[in-house]
Amino acid sequence: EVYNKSQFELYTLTTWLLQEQRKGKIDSELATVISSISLACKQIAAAVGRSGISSLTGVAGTGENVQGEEQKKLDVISNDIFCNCLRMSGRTGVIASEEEATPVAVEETDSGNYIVVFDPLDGSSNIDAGISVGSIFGIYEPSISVGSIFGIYEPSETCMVDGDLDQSLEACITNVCQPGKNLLVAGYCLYSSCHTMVLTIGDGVYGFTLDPYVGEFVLTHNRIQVPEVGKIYSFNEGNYAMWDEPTKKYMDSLKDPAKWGGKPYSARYIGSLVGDFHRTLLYGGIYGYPGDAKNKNGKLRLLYECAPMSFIAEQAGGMGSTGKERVLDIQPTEVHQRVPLMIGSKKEVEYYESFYKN
Ligand code: AHM
Ligand code: MG
Repeated sequence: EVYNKSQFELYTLTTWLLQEQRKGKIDSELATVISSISLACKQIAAAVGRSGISSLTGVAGTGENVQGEEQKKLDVISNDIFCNCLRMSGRTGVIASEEEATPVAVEETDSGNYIVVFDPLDGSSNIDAGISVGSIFGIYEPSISVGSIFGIYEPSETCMVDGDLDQSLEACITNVCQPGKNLLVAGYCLYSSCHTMVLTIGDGVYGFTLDPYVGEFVLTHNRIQVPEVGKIYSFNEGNYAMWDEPTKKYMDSLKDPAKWGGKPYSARYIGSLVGDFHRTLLYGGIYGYPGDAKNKNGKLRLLYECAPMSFIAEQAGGMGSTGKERVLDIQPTEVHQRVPLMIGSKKEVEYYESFYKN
């Protein structure tokens, strides 16, 4: 044989979506939204990869976003890319982004009206050093009828219900503020030494790696399962002095296994949730961003960071918890609400929770 035929059989994200559609797991509208997100991720991967060369590093000069954080050029670009791809899918009704103050309605949708929440470029403080970053997203079905949404997409504009701005904004917020357990789809794309899209449609977790030569995401991780235990913990220990007693005791115990009768751990912390979570998913262990004296609910946002990641963790047999409750059960009251996040291997997250129970 001159070559192995199977070498040229690519099982792409598109093939996978079509197959899931044939199985009745998703409809074509939802598949279209996921495809448009994958296109956004490819564009962001390209922008991130060339950022140093095409002077896309550094701050945008737009001032602070609604989180009070300075926007990087790539934050703004990634948000525009995401918004454009979703708008062009014609299947998205309302979007909520880390980079937008309020949810935004998308110009007349053909059908579908899905709600998409996303953080277009998470961990962007790492970007100028060429360290891993990622995009995180979640898709919901609209919870209430928004009537005629006809807000023309403009990043600062809100959606319109019968020309009434207040009513429209309220409809957008109600649609977006859903508990994570309502998520239909969650995923992220890690931009790193290779670019990996990890996805769940509520039936297991799949990973697709971008083949740069053919420009397609190819199925590389079939039904990912997070190991039940792991020996890596991933916390920003610079915040130790501000943590509460249960969290401090927990951390002390990880570091002094002999005293507590446990096993030795390794510390790994990139400061990029997508990278830290992806490693946790594949190798096992725990990623944690607890609340502290300065930020009662930690740093991470419920809607477009903690809920999608927790959905993925659970679908892979792991857990996502605040330490006291399941993340997917929390009913958001605000779009940019923060919650503590402990996520990863089931036994490791339960171990953290045990310090609150005792
Ligand atoms: P961002 O959305 O502004 O990028 O912030 C989220 C990031 C996460 O990726 C990461 O896990 C966390 O912030 C790191 O925070 P810290 O620098 O406080 O450790
Ligand atoms: Mg973020």
